[in-house]
Amino acid sequence: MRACAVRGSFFASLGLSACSSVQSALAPEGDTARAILQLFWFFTAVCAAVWLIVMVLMVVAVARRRVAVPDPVLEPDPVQERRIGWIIGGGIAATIAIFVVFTIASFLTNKSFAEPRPHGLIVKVTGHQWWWQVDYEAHEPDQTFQTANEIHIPVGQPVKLDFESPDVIHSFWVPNLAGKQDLIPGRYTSLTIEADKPGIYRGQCAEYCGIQHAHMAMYVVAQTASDFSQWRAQQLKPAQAPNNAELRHGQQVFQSGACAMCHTITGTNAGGQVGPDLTHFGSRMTIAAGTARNSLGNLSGWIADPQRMKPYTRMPPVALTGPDLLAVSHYLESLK
Ligand code: HEC
Ligand SMILES: [Cu+2]
Repeated sequence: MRACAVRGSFFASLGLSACSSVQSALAPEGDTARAILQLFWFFTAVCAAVWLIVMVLMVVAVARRRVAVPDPVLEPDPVQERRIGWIIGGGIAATIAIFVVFTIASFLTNKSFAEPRPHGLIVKVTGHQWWWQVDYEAHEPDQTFQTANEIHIPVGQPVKLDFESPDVIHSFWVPNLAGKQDLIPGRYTSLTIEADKPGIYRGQCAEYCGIQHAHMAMYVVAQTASDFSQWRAQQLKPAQAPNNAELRHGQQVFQSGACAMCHTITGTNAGGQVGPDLTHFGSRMTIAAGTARNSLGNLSGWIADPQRMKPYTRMPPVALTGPDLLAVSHYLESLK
């Protein structure tokens, strides 16, 4: 990814660590994020100018202080009174004018991306405490599939995200691509995102939703049209069948244990709906909504004791023997 956005370096020089373009609204990679950044710089510039003018006037006022001032109540100076009136009136008028301009500017920016845009793909995103369910929907049932915490999109195409939340309010925020959108129980909300170029854009739940709110990240993976359709074709397939004794044992452990009551692996008899779909778990980058990188070691650690890696997560520890734990971990990693 891009190392340091030009504007980011300005903040870095101030000692603020906005230098990185990862999960940064200062490094827009899509139209919506760009419009928001423009608005941000406009607001910042106007406010900075106001601040500067006030500071200059204050310094001038202090420097031009007169020692022998006539008492303004006992000896009012009509010329002075009128000047003060103009200055205060002008200040109030300027404040109101700036407010009006700001309101119009933010209204127009909001309107520019709130308008429905033609989109090819619709992805349903459901916020759970504390992970993201991602459903690729289609008219034909055999063209739908489910994944978690990772949304793949083709570049240069508006993609509509339809949001739902069965538990509490969450907020979907991938700052490089767009602004925030709340997911509200009982209400349908949506957001259209678009990425200019291939890349991995990190996002985060932006509305406090419980104790593991900070471990509720997601990644938008923008791909070229051909990479995307390849990924999609792979996700549409049922899970890879185990092809050696250990993987078969791992699948056995998964299906006969508690795992299958909460997780789905299509093509097997695991059909639980409580946790993330694991049909292609091995192809995902992270475990438990960005809490850890997806590696064999982290995965075994997660399955052995999810409450240690992510306290209060809705996945309970399941007692497994060492060989069973290793086998089920190998099996899940094989599900590319
Ligand atoms: C009571 C339901 C439940 C049971 C039983 C359960 N899980 Fe989970 N699992 C969950 C939930 C909920 C999550 C999401 C946790 C989070 O991210 O906070 C999860 C997450 C996971 C993940 C990470 C998925 C991802 O994409 O991030 C893996 C892998 C996993 N479980 C494997 C297992 C295995 C293996 C077993 C059996 C040993 C098991 N689970 C048993 C509910 C369950
Ligand atoms: Cu949250």
